[in-house]
Amino acid sequence: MGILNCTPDSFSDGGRALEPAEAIGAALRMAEEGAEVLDVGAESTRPGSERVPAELQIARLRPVLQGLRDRGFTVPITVDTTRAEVAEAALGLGAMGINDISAGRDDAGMFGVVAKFDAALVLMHMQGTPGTMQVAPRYSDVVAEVTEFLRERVEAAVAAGVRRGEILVDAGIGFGKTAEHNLALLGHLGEIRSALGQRMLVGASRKSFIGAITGRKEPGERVFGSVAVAAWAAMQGADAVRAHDVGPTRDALLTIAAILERA
Ligand code: HH2
Repeated sequence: MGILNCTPDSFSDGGRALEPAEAIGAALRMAEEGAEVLDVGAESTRPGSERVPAELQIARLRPVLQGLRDRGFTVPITVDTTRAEVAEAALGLGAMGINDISAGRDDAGMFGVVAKFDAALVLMHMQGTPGTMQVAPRYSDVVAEVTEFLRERVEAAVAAGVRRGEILVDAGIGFGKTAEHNLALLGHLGEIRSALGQRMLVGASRKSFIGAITGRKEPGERVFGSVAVAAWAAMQGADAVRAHDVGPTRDALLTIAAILERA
């Protein structure tokens, strides 16, 4: 899943795709590099970020989604938003799914909109909100708590009419978690996936715990660490990984898939 941030302030690539023409160019490049899904967002959720009103998110997304449709872009698109109004506009413009980092808690209308379009839905775990989540993350058992949260959110989505088979779960690496919490979750991905029986997405690309491990301060320098996490996630059974660096990630995933097929 290639990441396309149509934002001025994303943590690793903010400002690079705010203009629709730049965003469309980046989408075409990621498709060429082998992205099988494109996750387009118009609101940064980096630690300390401010909320972006739904109308502004739609204004940023509309020309990009329309422009890609006009060019006959065939890679399925998910939209990274917690607002039902944005989801409704995006799905109406042809997006195939919604990536909701609040897992439907931010907007009571979200599950209904996803159900209406029979769309795919990513439900992610987050402790707190992007504004405050990294202040003091605390868990007594991070793996068990994240698993139970996701189980409850899957059932809530299904009860609201979302098809179970359209749901992916995501442990939410970096969302209200210390580096230790992230590593504990990554170490138990297979367990979480099988406990829930849902497809799983993992999003660790360029995140700060990789910088802490490798000493790479600039997010753009964290490619090898990010590819290592993607490879590990695939080996634990992850069904999708969110990646800024699509080409290197694709090569790693294809290689691992070839080995796993014969193992
Ligand atoms: N991470 C980010 C944003 N959305 N969605 C899911 N499901 N999982 C993630 O791990 C995830 C996500 C943060 O990365 P990025 O989009 O590059 O940054 P920003 O939020 O600053 O735009």
